[in-house]
Amino acid sequence: MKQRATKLWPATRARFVTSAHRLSERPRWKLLEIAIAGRSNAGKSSLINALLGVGKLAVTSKTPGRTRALNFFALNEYLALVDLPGYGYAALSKEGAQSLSRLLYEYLRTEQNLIGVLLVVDARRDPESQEFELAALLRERGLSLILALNKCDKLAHHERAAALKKYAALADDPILCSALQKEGIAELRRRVDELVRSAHKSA
Ligand SMILES: Nc1nc2c(ncn2[C@@H]2O[C@H](COP(=O)(O)OP(=O)(O)OP(=O)(O)O)[C@@H](O)[C@H]2O)c(=O)[nH]1
Ligand SMILES: [Mg+2]
Repeated sequence: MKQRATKLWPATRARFVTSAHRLSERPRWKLLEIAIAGRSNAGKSSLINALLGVGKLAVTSKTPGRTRALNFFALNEYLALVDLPGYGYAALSKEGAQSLSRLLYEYLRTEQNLIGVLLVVDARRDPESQEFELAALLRERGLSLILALNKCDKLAHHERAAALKKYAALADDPILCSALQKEGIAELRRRVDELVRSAHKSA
């Protein structure tokens, strides 16, 4: 695929395409996909809206477990962001939680258009086993990982370095960000651009 000079951000042409409740419902297209993964309530949908910078295409909620399907947003004719359901939402029934994670992992394991994952964590929490599992899965597939330490507006100034340090074991160069206050969004956009450029080169 040819490199396009089109500027991605703000994603003025972004549109919601579809929700897939099962893998067979995912769009069949040629678009490169970057998925947004992370624990329930970490701020994945909020961060998608901040990245796109054009209103509120992704549905957010105070109640964890809001996003229950794979939600596909096309930015233009070559890139899509995929809002994933959160893992670790304890209030779901066991069967519900299992089927969510099955959908999630099946998608992450098999999607051929996927070029990388933006993993969103709450910067106040410690990294968890699911996050290391996700990082291992991506390494196995040779896919990139961008790590966003979200809700950094909730950190005291002296807690920021500690947050960066404790997440260094999970991924290189984690980014402190706040979907709420729009901090770190420019850096996240730059990292997404970089990922898309390197995918074009290897295509
Ligand atoms: N303080 C603060 N709150 C945030 C930030 N980002 C998101 N939130 C809040 O966190 C809550 C969850 O946000 P969502 O974007 O819906 O989280 P999600 O990860 O998509 O959640 P699920 O779809 O349930 O997995 C909402 O009340 C948001 O307003 C942030 O940077 N700072
Ligand atoms: Mg969500």
